[in-house]
Amino acid sequence: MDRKKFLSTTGVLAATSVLPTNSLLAHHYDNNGLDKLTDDKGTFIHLPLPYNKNFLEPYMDEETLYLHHTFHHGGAVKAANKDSEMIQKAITENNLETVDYWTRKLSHHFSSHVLHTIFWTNLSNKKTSPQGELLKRIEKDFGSYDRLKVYIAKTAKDVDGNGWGILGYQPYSDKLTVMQCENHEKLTQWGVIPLLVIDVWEHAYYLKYKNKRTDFVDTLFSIINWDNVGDRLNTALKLK
Ligand code: MN3
Repeated sequence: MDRKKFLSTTGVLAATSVLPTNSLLAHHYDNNGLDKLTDDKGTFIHLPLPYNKNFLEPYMDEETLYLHHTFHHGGAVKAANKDSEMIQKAITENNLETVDYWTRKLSHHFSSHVLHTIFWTNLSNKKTSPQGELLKRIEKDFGSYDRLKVYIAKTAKDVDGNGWGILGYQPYSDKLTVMQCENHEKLTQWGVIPLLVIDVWEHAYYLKYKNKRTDFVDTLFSIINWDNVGDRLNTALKLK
């Protein structure tokens, strides 16, 4: 077997240069298509990035991606585990003095874990555009892909402080919806399943884009993996 064939069959190539396909992202999902956020015991886990840290260059620089994934996402995972332990301890010991604090923290850290996990898989170095059911739904709910783009970009750019622009599927109304999330957990609609998330916390862009958040958001549209967004919609529709 030559080296290239060996690398591709063992998946090593995936970690170097080849665009991750859905099958290569497979270990990021469990059997029903949900993101893998915990181990079998329910402890939150921090998976490696689904690609090399220079994969999104030059749109997203290697250093930002490394720091962002390792410390911001990784830190949230660690903190979410601690929050859960403290809540369990408070319940077990019937000492509820500070349980509201840990409950609030868990909401923040767990939401960060969810959104960051989705964010990494939402990105690619290949130009894609919405297809199939996703495109149909975008046209039905927003008029056109271009209108959605303008809407979600504006929503993400205008977040007060740190937060996210989010495209989600709302099963109650059977519609796609755009939300502007502050921090990781505020301004949600109950029930919405996030499909595309745009991180506009300063840690997501400041090294390269400085104070130009709008440039970062506009650039991000070059590396959105719409195939992944489409897969996420198909998974979400099964819940309807
Ligand atoms: Mn972030």
